[in-house]
Amino acid sequence: MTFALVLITAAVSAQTPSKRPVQRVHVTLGAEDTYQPESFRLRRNIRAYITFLRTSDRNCGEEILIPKYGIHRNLPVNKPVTVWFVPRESGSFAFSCGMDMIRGTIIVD
Ligand SMILES: [Cu+2]
Repeated sequence: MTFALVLITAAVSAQTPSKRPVQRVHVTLGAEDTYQPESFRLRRNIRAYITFLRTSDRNCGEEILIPKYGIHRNLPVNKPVTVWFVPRESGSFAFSCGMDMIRGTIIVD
């Protein structure tokens, strides 16, 4: 009985975040070694989902880093990778490839 109650509680709380507003951004990395868009704006305190799509292996973007939020993921070609975080502070910070050669900027209002 206790086990069943725990499962129900988990299901309810898992649904709660989907009712909150979220913001979504798609960033593409093609053969030309630039993120498109290279910079974008987010609103503070709203969960942000950022989907990266690397469409070519003719760049050095095998990894995507957003150091401020501790994000470090591999970016296989043609497989969208979505990361999320809640931007808590206004200002700007970087995202980049694993070698910090391809760079972009996130601006939080
Ligand atoms: Cu690189």
